[in-house]
Amino acid sequence: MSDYRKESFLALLEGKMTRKRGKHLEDASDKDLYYVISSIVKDEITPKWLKTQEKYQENKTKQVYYISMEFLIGRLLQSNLLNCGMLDICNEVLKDIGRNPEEIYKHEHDAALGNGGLGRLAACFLDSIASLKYAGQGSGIRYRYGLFEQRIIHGNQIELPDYWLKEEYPWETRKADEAIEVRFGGKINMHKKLNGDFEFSYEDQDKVMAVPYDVPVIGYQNEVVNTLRLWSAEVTEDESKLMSDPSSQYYHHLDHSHSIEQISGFLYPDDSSFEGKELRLKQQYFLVSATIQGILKNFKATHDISLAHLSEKVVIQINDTHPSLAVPELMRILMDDENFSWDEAWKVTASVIAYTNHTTLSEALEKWPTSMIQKLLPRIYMIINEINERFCKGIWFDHPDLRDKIPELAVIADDQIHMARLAIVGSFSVNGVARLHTEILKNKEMKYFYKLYPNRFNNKTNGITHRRWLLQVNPCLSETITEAIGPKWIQEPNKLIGLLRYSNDAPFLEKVGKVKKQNKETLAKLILNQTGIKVDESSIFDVQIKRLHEYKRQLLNIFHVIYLYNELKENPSLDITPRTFIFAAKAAPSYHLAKEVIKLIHHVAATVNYDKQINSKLKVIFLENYNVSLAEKIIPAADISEQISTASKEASGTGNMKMMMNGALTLGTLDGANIEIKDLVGDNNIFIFGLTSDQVHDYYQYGGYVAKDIYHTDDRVKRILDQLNSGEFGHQEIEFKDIFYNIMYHNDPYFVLKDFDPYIESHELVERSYRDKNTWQRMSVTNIAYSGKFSSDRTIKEYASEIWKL
Ligand code: GLG
Repeated sequence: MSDYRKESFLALLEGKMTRKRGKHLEDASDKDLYYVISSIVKDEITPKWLKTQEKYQENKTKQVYYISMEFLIGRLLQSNLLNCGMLDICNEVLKDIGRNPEEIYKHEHDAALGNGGLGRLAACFLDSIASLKYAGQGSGIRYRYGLFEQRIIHGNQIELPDYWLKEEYPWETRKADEAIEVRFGGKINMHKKLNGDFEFSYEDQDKVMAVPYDVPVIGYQNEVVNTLRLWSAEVTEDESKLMSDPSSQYYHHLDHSHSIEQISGFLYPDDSSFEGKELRLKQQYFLVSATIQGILKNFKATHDISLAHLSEKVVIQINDTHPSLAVPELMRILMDDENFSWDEAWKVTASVIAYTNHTTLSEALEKWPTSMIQKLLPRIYMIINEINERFCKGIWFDHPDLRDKIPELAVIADDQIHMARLAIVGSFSVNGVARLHTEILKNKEMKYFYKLYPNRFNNKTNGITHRRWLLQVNPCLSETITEAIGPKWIQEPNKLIGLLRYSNDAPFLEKVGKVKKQNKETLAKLILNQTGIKVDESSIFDVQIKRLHEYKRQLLNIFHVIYLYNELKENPSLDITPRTFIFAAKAAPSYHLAKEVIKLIHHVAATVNYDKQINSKLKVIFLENYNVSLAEKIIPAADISEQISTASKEASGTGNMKMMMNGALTLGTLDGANIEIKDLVGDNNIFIFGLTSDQVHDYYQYGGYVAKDIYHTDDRVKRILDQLNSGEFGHQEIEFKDIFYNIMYHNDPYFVLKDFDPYIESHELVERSYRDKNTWQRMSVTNIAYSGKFSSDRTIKEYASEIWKL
């Protein structure tokens, strides 16, 4: 590092510290430093931000708008420093003045505006779009409360509000002058025009201001700064005037303004499940209407061509069906405000919107009661109705072979609006997020739509930004990689494949092993701090971190732990490699069974961790409040990445990619992107077990699986289930009857018992492989080498060339 750059950074730091915080550097707290460094970064990038946007305007660049109800961005200071090329300098200067960078970065509150994979994917995509110099903007909601903070008390999950905006958020800029009015409810008037067409006007609507807060999205050392625009709901100016008028009914307005602000009040905490709450519908329309109006306004200001050419300059990607009201909203504006005919408006709409599906779980599919949409969004309802009528008529006349499938295809059926169907009908592209997932969409879940629109369906296997998930979170591994193959992999992650040449190079393997050991030591310290439990750093770190859901089968994992524990109790001198099982997971607040599993993990941990007889060999750790920042600590230290969903249920998974990239070996089912990982690394570098997606499908379809049979024939299984039922874990006070019943009397809907035996066998193979350090390191390096494919840069290039045509 040049001394000059360091000196000037230090000077900046000193100057800003006195001006902004009124302190000398030596008196500054970690928090002071956090704010001051953030402001240095913002100063550095602001001119680039303006320039990037001006360039898009001048060059009339085509833009992609990524609309998502979730952006799980986590902390930004470190990754922003990295992307603008200041991270090393900043770290060195801080160390020079005797400060610990980690302690400073910790002062940023995680922006948890998302639940899990879907929201984190959106954040990775923005990073890649900017780093690859594409013109793109994220559009989401500025929730005042992010995903709840999780506390565990006696094994029970307690949810606390996540008021992340308590203190100033340094990355956002409020753009009050770009606020947009969004309208709900009211009365619709129809007038017949001279030419016979109808004209619509609205009366008595409730008005809400959508005020944008812009967050910069910094490309990796490339001068590009894009925008993530987060909308906040506020009362309109008229309304606030009324409130300050002494003759008005102040309390009435106060109440009203509260209900408006509620729209961007909090993030719904459900991952992969749908709850038809009116407030959620309001949030969706609020986001969509503000975004689309903003897009059209910007289009008109930039281009001198008619809106009929919108698709030449704009493409809108909707992240799952949550923003699919974009279809009728764009129709509404084009027809009612811009005087387009239905056909003209439809042509534009269906060539601008593209839809990504993230799940086939039926409980996740959004279906809004027609009455709710009719009341809240009367004009939108009329448009959806007409979309549906025209669509059904089209099938009737043009696809007689599919006439009897109309009830399965109709956008409105059983008094419900099927949002996935609306999204498919109103878009030009429908993509799944991993190969298997897309095949399931095409051949099973959406097969009749696929028949109707074979060219609309395509696959875009997910990815993760290697800048955050390798370069930033695992600097020592990154350095080791660069020492071996040079730094080009940072720009072109596919170059990681060069590591294959080193997969038999003993000194290199040793170095990689050493880095993993250090990362495990660091995590062990965190575990000790958070839980008071000391784990064996040389044990296998076996990690399952993700939302808690039955289909993800944390239950199968803890059953394996119980099995090992039982074995050790029977034979304490059993020669097994010590293991540390690490869990972190939030459950949706109303998801009872998921919370029971969290409780079970804690009670098993309480038994196993303090049992002197087996003490040194097993540890079970549950780290509370899983979020992006915690993931960043755990992932570099993982040996085993547990990806054990019931086959066909996990659309892709992205934690699997993050851990692979950090040298963990996957223990998983043939589900989601695991399959693509396996295809790359080969059977010898991954541990695959269990039912295939087709087998699972056939059992659901034709029956033939009886969970009780396994209970009665497999002693290991019987013992575990009886232990749950008898209160053995939980001091006889707590029994896990609901879990027991779900398996025994609801026939184990996620095949935990069915996959138990192959899972145990797979774990035995893991254990044998781990004993041979050399083989293990070779496998690990092979995984890192092939992980380049899972950089979101690859994914975004595919979206850009095949869907967005940027
Ligand atoms: C979904 C799916 C995941 C997927 C993610 C991103 O369940 O399998 O990896 O989207 O596409 N709810 C999710 O997180």
